[in-house]
Amino acid sequence: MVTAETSQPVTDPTRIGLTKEALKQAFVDNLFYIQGRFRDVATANDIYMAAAFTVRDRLLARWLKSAQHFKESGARTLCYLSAEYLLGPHLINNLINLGILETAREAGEELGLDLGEILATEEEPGLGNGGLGRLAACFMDSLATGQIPAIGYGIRYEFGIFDQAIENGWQVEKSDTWLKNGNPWEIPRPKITFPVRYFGHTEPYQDEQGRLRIRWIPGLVVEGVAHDTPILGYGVANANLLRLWKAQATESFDFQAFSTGDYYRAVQAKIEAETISKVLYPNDEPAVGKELRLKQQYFFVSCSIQDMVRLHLATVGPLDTFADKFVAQLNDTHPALAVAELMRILLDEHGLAWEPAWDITHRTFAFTNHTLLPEALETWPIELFERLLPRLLEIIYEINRRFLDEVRVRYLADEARIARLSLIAEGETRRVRMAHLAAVGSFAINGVAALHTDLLKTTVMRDFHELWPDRFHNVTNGVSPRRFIVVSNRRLARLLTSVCGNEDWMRDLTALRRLESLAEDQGFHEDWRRVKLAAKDQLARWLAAKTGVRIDPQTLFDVQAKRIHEYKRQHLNLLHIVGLYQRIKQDAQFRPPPRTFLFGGKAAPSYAMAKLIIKLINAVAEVVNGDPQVNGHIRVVFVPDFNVTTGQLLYPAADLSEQISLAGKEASGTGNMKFAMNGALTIGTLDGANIEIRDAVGPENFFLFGLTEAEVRQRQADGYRPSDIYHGDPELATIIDLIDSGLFAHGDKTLFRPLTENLLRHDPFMVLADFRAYVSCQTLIDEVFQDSARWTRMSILNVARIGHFSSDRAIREYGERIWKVEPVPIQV
Ligand code: F58
Repeated sequence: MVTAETSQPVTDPTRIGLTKEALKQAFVDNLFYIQGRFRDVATANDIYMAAAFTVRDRLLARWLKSAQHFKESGARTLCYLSAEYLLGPHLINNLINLGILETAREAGEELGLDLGEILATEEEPGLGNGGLGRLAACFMDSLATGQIPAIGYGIRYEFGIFDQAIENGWQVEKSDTWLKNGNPWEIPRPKITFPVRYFGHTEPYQDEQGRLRIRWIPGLVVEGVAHDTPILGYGVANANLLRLWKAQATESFDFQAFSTGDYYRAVQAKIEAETISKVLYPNDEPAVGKELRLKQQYFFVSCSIQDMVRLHLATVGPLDTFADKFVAQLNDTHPALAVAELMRILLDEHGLAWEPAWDITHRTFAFTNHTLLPEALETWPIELFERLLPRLLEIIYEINRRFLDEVRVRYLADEARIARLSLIAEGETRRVRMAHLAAVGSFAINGVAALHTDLLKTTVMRDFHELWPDRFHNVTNGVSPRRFIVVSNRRLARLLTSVCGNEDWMRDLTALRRLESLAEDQGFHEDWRRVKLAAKDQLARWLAAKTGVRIDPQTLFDVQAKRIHEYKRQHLNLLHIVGLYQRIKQDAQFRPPPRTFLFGGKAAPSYAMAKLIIKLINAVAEVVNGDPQVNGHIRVVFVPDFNVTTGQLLYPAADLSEQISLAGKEASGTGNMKFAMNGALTIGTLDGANIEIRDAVGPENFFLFGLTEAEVRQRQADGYRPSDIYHGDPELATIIDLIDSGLFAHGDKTLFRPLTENLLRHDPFMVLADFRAYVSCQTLIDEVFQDSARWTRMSILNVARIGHFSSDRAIREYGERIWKVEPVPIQV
């Protein structure tokens, strides 16, 4: 019989104990009772699963307690709405957050198991494209660590970001089958499902009280099923919920079709429904007008808002207090439909009048913008919107009508301004502007670095800033020191702990300031260099095993790892490499310190220029690495399949971090922070968070080059002509001519023409304008690198002063300035 006591498994040591013996017993039990295996026939995956379940049990007790306590405390809950979460492997992170990494290693040893091998078995959940998705994952980590009650809502993509293979130098996309061996971290909740409507039409009716209401008669209803993953904080018992929605058909079969013998049509509905959460769109800028993408956005937003309303009704009650209990952050415009969806639920399902519904909605949402690139601002054709989400469009029209009335009065019918502010862009095809929907529906709007926020206010959101200056905030991004130091760089973590005397720096990264006093200490320099060299050695060994490419850990590791995009300017880096290659061959006196150039990053599958850049990197690598004359001087490597796991190897191994986007284009960047946290020095432009990183670490510890954002604008206004630069710089001309000569293409002179021609004719990201400054800065780097005491000192100071760029600080700022949420500590 189940009694109140026996229903409390949270006291069973095999399930919750953190001792070595408890872990061993739990592992053995799980291998047998969950995986159904004897040890001698267990596969690597069985062993990983048993280990993961062992750790998950320990999370569950904390998670359920957190949920219960949050409910009782009545605290405000933050809901993070994000179409992407780029989580990285769970097991290692959870071991660290539970404080049992070493105990688990010993337990494994006693069972004859190597923890490293177990960890390497995990397939990382790659449910994001790049910075935006990874930011969401860092924020989930910091929310739990900061003890803020939070739910992360998103989509449980069956296929995450593609795996990248390199074949003949080209990127080839392979589907990411992360779920094929099962996912031990998630708990499916078949009873937590919500219907999501699409298509059909709306009709008015009178309710029992005689009020006019609207009914949406859908053409398709799909169901979202919750899949929950606990997210544990570091060193605390708080565990938050990451709830991802999987799409399924409301009925497995269309029985009518089935009974008439049309088996295929019967199954079709099921397939169509499941397609919605099938695959992550692999673009790092929005693809225009894809129906499935809009379906995905509405799918997860509708499930999430329905869930929030359900939770509120079940725990608190009246909807007028909804915004006191929930605050929802829109991670870019992908979840912006939430504004219209909450209105729909309040109006159509709960019978509220417009004004109180709008008051609740508007107090609920806050919006983060992550891009300034005008072509990246999301809009949807009205025609598609009307067909797919007829009721939402009506609501958006009404929001717009009321909003524009306000604008009209405020600016005395300034028609041009009204057109600019409208949620609907007029033109050949009318479109819904998602950023405007998010801005109008939110009480706060923020950018992700100081420069980015300033530019938001003066460019893409200028009219909104003039209208509501107080709604704008800056919250500079941050990254998780657990993921990007403790997990990624064990040796550095140990050294930092020994300097600080304890592990407190792991949750207060500003504690690393203590390192400053050791910046001149020769003995400490040696320790510091040993840590860096070991990380370089580890990367070298991994790379050799994985790709057969050999690199020398004694050389300067110069790393550019991020999505491949013209604005990030991987090709500027390449121009420098080709220049070096050419000089080393032609000038026997020219012998800069040996360097290994490492690139990592995926290109959107439909982005031809980015794919050509990957091809060029590999083509240059092939020629340079195969040329005995330059061997020992420079080497070029494209590290395939850059993701969180490979990032964890690259960040610790880098001496130099390339952050070389054109000023004004990179909203913040977060790789810049991950590298600097691991003691790499940055070569960078005055773009995104680089500016603040440079201020923090000291300009003398940062290699700055390039045009400022104001200079970029000026040059473009003056009529930028890249060919003038080509003609005025013989070294640059030689480099571009070499690329055009077929040297890197087995004689094919046309292969890289689209790239070189684009540089000479348009050069939208001003690669040529910044080339000379970049090369001079690289020459300075060669000089400084040879002074190893100076370099080491700079590296130490970068780490000592990087504390501000922890996601814990970013979350604290959101919590205090925007969300108004308080920590709710949980006792184990
Ligand atoms: C990135 N955006 C910014 N978008 O480019 C970067 O500067 C910033 O540091 C980071 O966000 C976090 O704020 C980004 O990663 C995407 O990947 C989207 C994926 C979905 C389609 C639109 C772009």
